Amino acid sequence: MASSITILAAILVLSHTCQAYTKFPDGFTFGVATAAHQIEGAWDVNGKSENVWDHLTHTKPWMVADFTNGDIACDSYNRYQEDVDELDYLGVDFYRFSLSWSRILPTGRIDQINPDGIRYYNDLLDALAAKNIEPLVTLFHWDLPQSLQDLGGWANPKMVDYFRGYADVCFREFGDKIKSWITFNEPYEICEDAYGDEKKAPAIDSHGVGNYLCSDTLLKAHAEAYHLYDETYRPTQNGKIMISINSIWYEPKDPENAQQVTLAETANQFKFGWFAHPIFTDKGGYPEVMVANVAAQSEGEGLARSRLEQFDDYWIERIKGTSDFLGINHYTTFLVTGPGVDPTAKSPSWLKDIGAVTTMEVGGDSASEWLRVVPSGFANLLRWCKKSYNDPLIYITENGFSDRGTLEDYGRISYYNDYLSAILDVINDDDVKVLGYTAWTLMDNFEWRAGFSERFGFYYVNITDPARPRTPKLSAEYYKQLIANRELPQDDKFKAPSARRQ
Ligand code: GBE
Repeated sequence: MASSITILAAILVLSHTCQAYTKFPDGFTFGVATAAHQIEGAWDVNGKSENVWDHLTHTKPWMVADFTNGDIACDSYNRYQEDVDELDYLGVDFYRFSLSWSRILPTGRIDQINPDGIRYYNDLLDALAAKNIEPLVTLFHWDLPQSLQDLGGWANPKMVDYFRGYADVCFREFGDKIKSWITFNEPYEICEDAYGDEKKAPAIDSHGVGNYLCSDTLLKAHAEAYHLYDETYRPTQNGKIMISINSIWYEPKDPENAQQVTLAETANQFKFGWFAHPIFTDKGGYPEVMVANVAAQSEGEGLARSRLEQFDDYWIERIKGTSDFLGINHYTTFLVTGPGVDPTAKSPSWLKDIGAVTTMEVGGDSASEWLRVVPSGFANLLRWCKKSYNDPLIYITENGFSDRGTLEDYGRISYYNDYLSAILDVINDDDVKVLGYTAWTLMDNFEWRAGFSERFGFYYVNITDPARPRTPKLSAEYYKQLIANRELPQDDKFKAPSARRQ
């Protein structure tokens, strides 16, 4: 009896400490990501104009937790060679970075191209090529030229043309060196956090209205950029183009509770499906439950029509299928506890339209209130994407963990280890087609409204020193070893002292 209990206990311990899979498939690629406004600095140098984040942080500095801004950031405009050396040290296959629209087109429109902006990105691309690092380039990572914001930003339907024009310049100028493009980083965050709330610049907070105007414009702009690339540039440049959608993955708090299960699905359709359904399903358009809920809420508010305008047949067809891969940014999982209006919801709002109450009380914590450590949620999200979107080819375009800035960052290593292990599980057990992985981020950088108070980097950046010195954290050694061996490192030195084998 005693011995069978011992064996049982041993099995339980093993199943919790051993990963089922450790080796990545042949051809799986690894990279790291950054974004222009978070690292470049040089905000008004050599022809660059003001973007919405420059504007917000200069006019309302208190909106950033530590009163920092992107004026200098990591100074990558001047120190991009250091960035490339760090990438080379890590041994990454690719580097995901974004282009600054207002550095390339100071008016936002194509009537004036800034030669210095073109030069800067060509220099960076050449430095990457010299080290054999593939670029994966995001056209828009949140830093809209302020001049276009003054015209309404993403709530202005004319933005479809402005974005197409900007994309055209980028494909033409850089397309010989770039084989992988991302149109938008995290459309949900652009539309909901910046137009339906004030969590991001331009902080319009037109809750329940501006967020849906934004998605209408953004999805059309994405589709136009895709078709432009597909028809005009792909024949000679032979690249790929996709969109990166962020998911907070929602799960029922009690998996046995049918109502919670249904509501979690609704929340996932509102969050991920809002942008994925129009592009990645055969049916196209917004998710049915989203259309129905916003219509019902609008009616209850006494409105004559829904706040969420549906696409007509032309646009449904034009938007469908416009992404060569499904780009997923993923950090965390929340739980759905029941029906109703979330206590934090404004009225009207996206959150109220969902009709579910959620909680972040799940998993381990990080330095970011919104970021809970739930690797099993990542596996469930990936399985759900396979099922919901016709078994797409997937790139993880962001995933990462924040702390306050320590060099012995065991929390980050354990996060990466467990989230990468979740990817291996779904590749091997469920045949989910994940082709590559991007860690967020190369170095500590301007974390939007959190400033430098939440740090996600493999390199520590000292922002009180004008030279912005960067120091590799232990996680940099972990990622370097992982990439070199294409296998999850098992060394004790990567485990917190308390978790090491005796
Ligand atoms: C990504 O967004 C971004 O693409 C990247 O630029 C960023 O640095 C990285 O994550 C790390 O955050 O007021 O507490 O609710 C929450 C991930 C803001 C999704 C943060 C917005 C996570 C969505 C602020 N969240 N973000 S609040």
